[in-house]
Amino acid sequence: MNPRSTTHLVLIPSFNPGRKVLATVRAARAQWTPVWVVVDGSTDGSAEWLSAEAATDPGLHVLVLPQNQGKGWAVLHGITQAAQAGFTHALTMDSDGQHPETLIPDFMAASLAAPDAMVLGKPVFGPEAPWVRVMGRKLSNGWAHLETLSFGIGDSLYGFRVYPIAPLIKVMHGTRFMRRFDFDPEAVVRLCWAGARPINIAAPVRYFSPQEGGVSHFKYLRDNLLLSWMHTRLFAGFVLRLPLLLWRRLLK
Ligand SMILES: Nc1nc2c(ncn2[C@@H]2O[C@H](COP(=O)(O)OP(=O)(O)O)[C@@H](O)[C@H]2O)c(=O)[nH]1
Ligand SMILES: [Mg+2]
Repeated sequence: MNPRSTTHLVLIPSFNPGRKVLATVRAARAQWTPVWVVVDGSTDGSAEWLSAEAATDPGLHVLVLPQNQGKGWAVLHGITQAAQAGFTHALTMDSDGQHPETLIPDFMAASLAAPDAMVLGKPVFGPEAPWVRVMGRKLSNGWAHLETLSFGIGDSLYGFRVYPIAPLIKVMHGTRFMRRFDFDPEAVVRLCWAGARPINIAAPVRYFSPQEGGVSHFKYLRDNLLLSWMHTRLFAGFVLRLPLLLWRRLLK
């Protein structure tokens, strides 16, 4: 079994992932200790399955929120408790098997070598990836590059990343947004503004068909509107910070 880290944990926000969740958590546990899951008001039985698993696995910790509040809320809940327990960094990943668990040690090693940085997954898509999601990403990445004056973000949306916990909590306390699917892109842009350097590592993303147990809670209209509103306010934040960002570019 892998040694228990006292600084870096794997944090999995989870909402109704269905039957993929146990395999995902076990695969993460095979790579890292500890793994924490935040069950965010799920109604698919996953709180019970995971709590039973945690009863026999001391490396797994399950936090259960009674009501669904969104991915960003769940991450904030998890990192707040992790900080209280002395952790400094969290690798976030999805609960539905889409992310490459075998890369957890590489991402953690990159973070241990550069604790001030954030380590970002750069998605490598298979042929099964939906075209609209790949295109939507390009758009979001274009905005993120502009909002940070090309500070080096490889991908704005991929949720497989290692965050330094203290700066992320600070950034999240500074805004009432980034609590749902706007969490990943807003976190990366705001952390860049706060001076955290991105390190990008290529990592494959898997898309499963419904027959394979694939589920997505991304709703095209609702969440694209959420992301458009997010980039509108980030653009306003960018304009305000333009002198600072230009100054940084000159010094680079
Ligand atoms: N905590 C929490 N996690 C969520 C919520 N919605 C989605 N997630 C998690 O965020 C990850 C990505 O969500 P998913 O629905 O798979 O979206 P997609 O992969 O972008 O299609 C998965 O691990 C979900 O379980 C939510 O409301 N709360
Ligand atoms: Mg998913």
